This record gives sequence, structure tokens and C-alpha cells, in this order.
Amino acid sequence: MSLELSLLIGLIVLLVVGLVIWRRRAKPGMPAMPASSVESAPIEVVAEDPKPASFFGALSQSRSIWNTGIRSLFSSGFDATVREELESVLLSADVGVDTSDWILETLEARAKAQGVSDPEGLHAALKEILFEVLEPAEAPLAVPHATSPFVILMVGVNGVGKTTTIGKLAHRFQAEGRTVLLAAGDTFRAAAVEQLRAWGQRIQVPVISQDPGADSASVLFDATQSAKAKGIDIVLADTAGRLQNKSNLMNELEKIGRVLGKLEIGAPHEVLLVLDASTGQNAISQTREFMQVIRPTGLVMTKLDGSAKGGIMFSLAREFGLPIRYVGLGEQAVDLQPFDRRAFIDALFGSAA
Ligand SMILES: Nc1nc2c(ncn2[C@@H]2O[C@H](COP(=O)(O)OP(=O)(O)OP(=O)(O)O)[C@@H](O)[C@H]2O)c(=O)[nH]1
Ligand SMILES: [Mg+2]
Repeated sequence: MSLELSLLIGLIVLLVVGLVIWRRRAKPGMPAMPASSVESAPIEVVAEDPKPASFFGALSQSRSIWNTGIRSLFSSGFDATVREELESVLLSADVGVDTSDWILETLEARAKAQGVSDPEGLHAALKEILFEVLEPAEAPLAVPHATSPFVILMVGVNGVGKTTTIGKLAHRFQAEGRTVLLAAGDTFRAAAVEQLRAWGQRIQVPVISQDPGADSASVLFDATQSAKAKGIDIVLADTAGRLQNKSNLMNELEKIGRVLGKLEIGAPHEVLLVLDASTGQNAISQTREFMQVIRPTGLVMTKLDGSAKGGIMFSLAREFGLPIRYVGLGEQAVDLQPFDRRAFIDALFGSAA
């Protein structure tokens, strides 16, 4: 092939690619984007496993502690030795010292008051006490139609599942008929923006982003403004993972809250602190630190499917009384469920149908 011909073919390919990119960006009738932000529109649908993970399936590893392990303890009633053994089981399941003590004292008092000493009765009483401990955690997120856009900010330490949860939430809200926009507020790592864009393509929602290193608050501001202009119902805002002891990053969260509040009264309307179930009692110290900086309005507990314990849910509910809005039960878009304490207890104790 001659040089001229190769150059001509190269030129034609460049022209075609340029035209395709131009056509994707130019959207007639849409309000102009802020100059600094880029909107990546969804382009393709990727088929995925339509079967959502269930509480029962996801908690199969934890069942060996909670069901088999505890049930066998009560065969000789509830004396000091059984109490001690039960305490070590609760601690090994991540329930934490204070909450374990409270559960044991309540069980002892209730067994005495009601004259319960048979293994089945004690087991049932324990289940009921655990169910009661979870009461403050069961408060599903209801996104009001009157607040548009409703801004949900995801925060948490590195790798807990913030970005993945955003994808799952967007999928969920869409299935409920709400329109969603994703905001790439994790400007710390270039890969973070790509990860969010990949979710945007997978579930067909637009993503607003800026270059890596941009001011996170400014991305979220632009995204909220864009959602407002387009009448989009919900903005899901990603943030960079941050260690709770890094004060500069924690200060950035305060700024994000301030900047969003200026644009939209009450924004962010929901601050979801994402916690990883497999980090156990560490989740308690993370919650404590984040509460001092941004006041989460709810929690998301991810990776319950990868944890063999699950007891951290009881400690969190008792120590903070924050709603556990959702639980992550796997890596697919469908693997996110609102927290249902009856389903959770039944899955732990293996008594579901
Ligand atoms: N098994 C399981 N894996 C999960 C769940 N949620 C998230 N993951 C996985 O956890 C890993 C980290 O998830 P990300 O969403 O990237 O976490 P992140 O908090 O955004 O991380 P940073 O942005 O680095 O702070 C990914 O491999 C996810 O697929 C879950 O509920 N179950
Ligand atoms: Mg992330």
C-alpha cells in the first residue's frame, strides 16, 4: 500500500471517530453543562445475573456460630458456665463487650422472670432479645418525591464498597421508576472515575466527573446543579475513601457538606456511612470518627456475604441507634437489600422457610 493511501485511510478513520464522539456529546435540548464538568452518558447494557442474593444465602457462613453453636450451649439450661460460654461465642461473632454483657444480663433476667430453662425456650428468648436490639437499625430510606434532586452522599474508609453501593443503589432506584445521576466526587484516584463510569454504562445512568485532582466539592456542586436543571430525582455522590484519622480528608467532607448546602437547602439530604462487615469491631471506631465530622444519617453494611460473624450489626444498633439503610450481600447490582431485622435474625439462626 502506498504512503498516500495509508495516510488517506488514517484520515478517514480519524474523521469517523471524531464524528461519533461529537454526536455522543452534543445532546440537543439539554441544558449546558458547567464548563469544568464532563457528563458521560450511558452507552450499552451489559447482561448480568438477575437473581439477587438473599439474606439466608449470604449469611450461610455465620449460621454455624449463631444456630448450631449457640443452640447446643443451652442443653444444660442457663448457669454461670453456659453464660461464660455464650459470652465467648458472642464476642467471637463480633458482638462487642458492652452489647454482649447487656444481652446476657437481659437473657438471664428474662429467663428468671418467665421461668424459662429448656433449651428451645432459651434459644427463642435469645433470638427475641437480639431482634429487639436491632429495632433502631430498621428504618428504610424513603426518598421523598417533593425533594428533587435528593442528594445522597456516600462516605467511608478505603475499600468498604462506596462506589459499588452507588451502582447498586442507582439500579434499585431506577427499578422504582426514579431518575438518577452519579457524581464522581472521588477525584483522588483516576481509576475511581472510571469505576463509576463503568457502573453508569452498566446500569444506564449519566455520570458527572472532572479531571483527577479536581475539587471534590466542586464536582458534587456541578452534578447537583445539572440534576436540578434536568429534573433528575436523585444524585448519588461518590467520595474518596479516607482514613478516619486523616484530618485534611475529614475536613474536606465538612466542606462538601457546606458547599452542597449552599445550592440546595438540606443537601446532602442523606449521608450514608459505608462499613465493611468483615472489619468487625473496627466499624465501631469508624462510625464514631465519622459522626464527629459529617453526621451520617444512615449506615450501609457491605460484604455481609463474606463475613462469618455478623454480630457487628448488634453493636452498631445498640451504640449509635443509626438506621442501617441497606446491606450488601454480593457484588452484583441486585445484591443490595434494605435492612430487615426479622429476615436477618432468621437467616442467622437458620429458621427461614
Ligand atoms: N462480596 C461483596 N463484595 C463487595 C460488596 N460491596 C462491595 N464489594 C467489593 O468490594 C470491593 C471494593 O469496593 P469499592 O466499591 O471499590 O469500594 P470503595 O469504598 O469505593 O473503595 P475506595 O474508592 O478505594 O475507597 C470491590 O471488589 C467490590 O466488588 C458486597 O456487598 N459483597
Ligand atoms: Mg470508590
